[in-house]
Amino acid sequence: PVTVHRSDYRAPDWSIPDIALDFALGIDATKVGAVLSVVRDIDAPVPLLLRGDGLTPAAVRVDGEVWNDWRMEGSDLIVDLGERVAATVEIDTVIDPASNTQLSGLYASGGLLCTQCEAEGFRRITFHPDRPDVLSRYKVRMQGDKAAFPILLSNGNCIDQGEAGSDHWALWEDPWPKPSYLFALVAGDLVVNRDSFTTMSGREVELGIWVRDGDVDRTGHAMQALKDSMAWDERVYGREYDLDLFNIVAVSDFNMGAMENKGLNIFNTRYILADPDTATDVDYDGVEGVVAHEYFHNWSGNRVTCRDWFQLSLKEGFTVFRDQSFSADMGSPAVKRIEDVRLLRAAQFPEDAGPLAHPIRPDSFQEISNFYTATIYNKGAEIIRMMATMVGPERFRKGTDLYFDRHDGEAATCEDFVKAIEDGAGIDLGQFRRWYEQAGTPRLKLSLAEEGGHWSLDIVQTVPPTPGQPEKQPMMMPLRLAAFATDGSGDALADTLVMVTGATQRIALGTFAARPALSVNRGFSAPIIVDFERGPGELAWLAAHDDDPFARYEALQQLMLDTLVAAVSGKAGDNRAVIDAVGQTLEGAASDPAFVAEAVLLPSEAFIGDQMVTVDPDAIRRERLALQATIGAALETKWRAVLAGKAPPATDLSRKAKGGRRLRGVALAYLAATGADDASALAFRIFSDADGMTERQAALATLAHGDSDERIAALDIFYQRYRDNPLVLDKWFQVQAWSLRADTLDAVKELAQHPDFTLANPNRVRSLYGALTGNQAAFHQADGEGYRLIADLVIALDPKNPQTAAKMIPPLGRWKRFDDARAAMMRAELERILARPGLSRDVTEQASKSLL
Ligand code: BAL
Ligand code: ZN
Repeated sequence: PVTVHRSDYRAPDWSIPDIALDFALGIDATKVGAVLSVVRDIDAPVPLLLRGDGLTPAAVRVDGEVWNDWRMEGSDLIVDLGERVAATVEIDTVIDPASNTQLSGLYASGGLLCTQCEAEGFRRITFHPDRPDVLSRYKVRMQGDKAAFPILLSNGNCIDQGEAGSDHWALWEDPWPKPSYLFALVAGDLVVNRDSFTTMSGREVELGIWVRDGDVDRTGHAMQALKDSMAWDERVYGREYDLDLFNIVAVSDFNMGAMENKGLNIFNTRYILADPDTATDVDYDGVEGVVAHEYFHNWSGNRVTCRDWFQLSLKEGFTVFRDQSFSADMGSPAVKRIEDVRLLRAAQFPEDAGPLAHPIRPDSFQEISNFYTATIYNKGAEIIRMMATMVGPERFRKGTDLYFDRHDGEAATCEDFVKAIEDGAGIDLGQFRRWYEQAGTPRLKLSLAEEGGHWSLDIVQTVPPTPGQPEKQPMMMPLRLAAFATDGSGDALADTLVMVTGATQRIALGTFAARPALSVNRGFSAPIIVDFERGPGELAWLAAHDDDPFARYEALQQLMLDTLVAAVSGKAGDNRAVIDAVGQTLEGAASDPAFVAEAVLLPSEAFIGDQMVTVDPDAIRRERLALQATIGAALETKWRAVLAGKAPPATDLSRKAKGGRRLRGVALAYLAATGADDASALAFRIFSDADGMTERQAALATLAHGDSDERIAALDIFYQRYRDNPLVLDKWFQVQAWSLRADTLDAVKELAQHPDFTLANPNRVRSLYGALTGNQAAFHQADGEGYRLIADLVIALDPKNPQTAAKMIPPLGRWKRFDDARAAMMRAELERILARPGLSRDVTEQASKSLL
């Protein structure tokens, strides 16, 4: 495969101010007529390069004449336009949406026709430069059978429509120039939930959420989230919606979570449909967050788009930061921060520490689909968050205002964003730019020093080597800290923001009679790893007393982590400090159950593994379960007390109700871990009595770990009840693949043969195999069967859906973190994948880089 380099960027030779597309719709054959008005932007004659993927031109015309001066170069079309400086180029193609199993371009999903063009799917619809810096105004006409496609949607506004025998047609126009990746079309049998929003300047916007008949009752939460997002973006960023219509369509077969096409977002049903019977609180939050994310892209992504795909984090990092801030405002900022950091540590830190590590602005790629990563998205968001932290909200807003003003209607770069913040907020981000260049998670090694009662903090910063980047420079980062006198003599150093810039640095903390308790990286002000030796007493004190909730959470997590890592290394000690700290934290359950639920949760097996030189999945599983059982037993009355009350009604989505349910789920898991005689019966009762999916799924997941008759009964009841609801059936697959049972791998193999399992639906693939790779001990089963299973999946899925297949590879690439026997088996599976002929570019890149 060809490697594309960021440094090779050249502005396009031709621009395309206007595009007219004409679709004659059919599931098996859709005819596409494209009319491109092209204008040469350089002085010398140069042919027009139009990208294609799987297309054959049926006809090419230039300025109305049949044209023969064209040739195919690979899958691309080169049209020689001679001396022309402008021309109208018409190209006819025919595509087959039904056979498009890649779900990129125009494809069929259960009788519906829909598109996914980011990043390079438009070239599967028609020949086009298909690069984000070519912006055009689109006019789209589509015609199709009225019965098969009663609804016809595209970007912008519908400006005309009519009938033609058994067909009908619609003409859509999008007044805003946009790159091809934001083009969208949907045709099919859909029903709508309609609403409206009045913008801050008083314009009425019609809102529509389009779903299959029968699903419309499950769109209320998404609609509310959309209206809340529109209002929030006005209030917080001064950004108003810019069309008279905003449509969302939900489809079942979708590679991503959702897509921000201008005026016509297309969503995975998973992030639209929610009602208390079928969606958990986590699902509800997911809907709210993704609806917001896609809406916010209207400015951060659409009005200001990316110059090239190396700049992907320009829109994704910023937009994730915006959706995180929105969700924090809508719920609990502390809990949202905990969730975001947990995700960063689970998904991004391992990426940054492995063979696929890349900076948030990569220097090269083979297949851009492989770069829709936690680094681009979530680390990208952390980089934006650090800028906001360093300058504060008002100056940050000045910076973002300047960014939107300067670059509205343009295809911009990450550097444009940094410069706008620099100029608008008045800060020197010279050194900070290294975050865009250097991969790897910085580590701060901290130690306290004392001289005559004056205490200071010594910092040693390292940024680990990553592929292609053996040497690193120190980063600039905002570090929020505070220092407490644990004897209660007061706050010697209140919340302070210090800038870390050097490889070594000393920070004065103040005068303390004894070693102070240091609260550091409060609110996770920098996306780094902190190495700081603190005893259990200090951590327990911080877990109880720190005035920053995130830091309280961190202290308790660190205490648990230290205990678990010691146990896994055969140095099990006294668990008293952990038990007491969990018990003490539970005292706050009534006032903030959501926070308490997060805080008392044991660190994941994967995160425990991340602390070790060589991950021992079996010992981690054993010791984590043992500690869970110990805490469960020691605090049994407290867990039972949490469970004794009535669950909040499932229809109550208040922060407190959601927190209450979350804590009940955690309490049930602790209780079940003790092996208490009545635990399965209790879980089954909760499962049966549940008035909503949060309680039902939590009870089912707990039962799924065990070996009771209730487990078999609950799984069967759940299946029978929801077998016709794909999103809920995904949960049924998922809880079984997440099970802590020793035979989970066999269960996964069996489930892969289940009549409801299919490789055609990415959600279903993720619900089974994605869940398996998240189940550390099962995936890393000592005989290598988990690795074989994933490699078999990749090999089977790649010819159908390379994007989704490639996403399954990174877990195999973590081989350096495991013992020699496991590492050899993981490598062997990567090599087996690579030996397959005809492998996609997506899988080739991921598998070959994973071996390095
Ligand atoms: N742009 C791809 C989907 C998303 O990040 O919104
Ligand atoms: Zn996005």
